[in-house]
Amino acid sequence: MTSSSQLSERESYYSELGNHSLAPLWASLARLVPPSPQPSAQAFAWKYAEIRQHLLTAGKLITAEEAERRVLVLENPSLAGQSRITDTLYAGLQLILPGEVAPAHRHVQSALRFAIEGEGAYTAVNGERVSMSPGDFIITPAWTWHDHGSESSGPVVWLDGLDVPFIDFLKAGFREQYEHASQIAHRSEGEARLRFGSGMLGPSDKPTNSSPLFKYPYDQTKAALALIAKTEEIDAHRGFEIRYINPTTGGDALPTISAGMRLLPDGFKTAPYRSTDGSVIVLVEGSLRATVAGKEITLSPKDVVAIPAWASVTLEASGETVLFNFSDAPVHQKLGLWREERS
Ligand code: 1HN
Repeated sequence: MTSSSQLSERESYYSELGNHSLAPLWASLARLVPPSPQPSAQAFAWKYAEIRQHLLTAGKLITAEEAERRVLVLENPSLAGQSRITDTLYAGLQLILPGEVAPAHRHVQSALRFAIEGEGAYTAVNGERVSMSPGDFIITPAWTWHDHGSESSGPVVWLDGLDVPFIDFLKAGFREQYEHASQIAHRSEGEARLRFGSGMLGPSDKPTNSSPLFKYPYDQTKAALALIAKTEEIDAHRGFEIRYINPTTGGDALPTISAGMRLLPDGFKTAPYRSTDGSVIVLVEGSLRATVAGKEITLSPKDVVAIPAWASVTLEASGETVLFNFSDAPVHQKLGLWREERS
């Protein structure tokens, strides 16, 4: 037993240590080295039907040009003010209105876009413009020029996912503004697909950190999933699943974020699953009842869910259900940290 006089002696010793920029490890060791992951983020769902009106209000208050990016950040309630959806990922919903331009810039943070609502907007990446339709997956690799614009007659919304918290942790952030609002298109739409989506590379093509194929259209993703669902056995913990890959390496499309699409047949209930990567789900089609870290969540299409690291997940589908998900798994895998548990 430690006497109260010993305890108070220690306390005054610790505060004296603080005056010398010293700290006793034994007071923080258990927190620094936990027996299992202790994310700060909580399981949380954003209902699109509720967010949409706030996005449209933003559309009345500020232009895309003035905002640079008119985005409502999906901020995990346990990480208020930190622009994070999980401990390590950023996510937000971006709105662009007819005729607007979100000006061109580049940064070292890697970004993904998942198109949610509306047709007729485009994003341009390194001189190639591609159109965005709901369900399309588009990446903006680190340090690539990118701008967005809309020739639509209505609002267009997509979800942005970025590795912002990682770059912030590393204090490695750089950005640059392009000299014009929009990039001059020096490639025609579909060039990247023709060049890198055919399963062929040229003799001087080297493996790249991020996928040079930067748009993955939903109709192809959906057709591939449907075929897999017909021909392969379902994974009891995950459902049918495919990932967006970098065709030059076979690895994930981005070096820090993996993303993919899953299909759960009507009535399918997944067995409990957890992994060390924190992740985000966007429901695309169907309806889901999810249990995440013991919290029950009901999801309709376009709703977004934050899944903290090591949180146990079960999903139950009503109707054939398609869900998009992305996570920081590549970072865990590259560092040899990634674990999963199937129970
Ligand atoms: C960014 O560049 C975009 O280009 C969206 O659309 C969201 C969040 C943080 C940092 C950069 C975009 C972003 C962002």
